[in-house]
Amino acid sequence: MRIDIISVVPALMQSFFEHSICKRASQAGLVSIHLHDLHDYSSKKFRQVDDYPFGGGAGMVIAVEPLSTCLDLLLAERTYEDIIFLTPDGQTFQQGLANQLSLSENLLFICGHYKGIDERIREKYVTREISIGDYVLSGGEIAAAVCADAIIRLIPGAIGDESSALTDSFQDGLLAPPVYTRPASFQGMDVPEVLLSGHEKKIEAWRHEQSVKRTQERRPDLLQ
Ligand code: 6GU
Repeated sequence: MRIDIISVVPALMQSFFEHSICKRASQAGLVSIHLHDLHDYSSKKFRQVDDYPFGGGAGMVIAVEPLSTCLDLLLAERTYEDIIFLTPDGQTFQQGLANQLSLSENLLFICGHYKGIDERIREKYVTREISIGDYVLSGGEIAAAVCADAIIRLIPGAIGDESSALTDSFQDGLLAPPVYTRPASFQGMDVPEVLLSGHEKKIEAWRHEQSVKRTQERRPDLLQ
């Protein structure tokens, strides 16, 4: 998978992608991430990328010109399954969408900033708009990193234990069950006996039961 990310502050994401599972996946050749600084596509004297909003009002708007230049260059090289604009008025990002996007060959993220981007870019290029939740961030960079992480870890081989991504919270519509490691007893608190039994069927049943219980208690909305 190839992921291109257009941003006015690519440095915000640089070290993130050089660490974590993203680094692992890159080294394994499963994904390549390409950060593009929008300023590099400006034809203005001081590499300016934003301008005052027509009609007035507070804040700046990312202009059409540098974005369309950057997008046209990328689109001349390859096609993208999706051109995704990160924006608080987008569709809320969920595991199901991460699963779907993890099957992509090429994804392109556009990070918003300031008051947003010129609406005509959204009309002409953007195929999907994503928000990561109902709160406002200063820019789309952290949201792009969140989405990329959730997507990349689903690529087979990206995480050590192949089965591990499948047992994540949300993957089966339920929250994950509690987990324990040694010691079996800590200050009088004992690990549930079934986990020490070696009885695979019973362990699986216990974990499922705990998942359902936890989901009922914490996120009953997921069971609707
Ligand atoms: Cl994608 N961008 C910004 N700026 N704020 C957000 C968001 C995205 N998702 C939630 N809040």
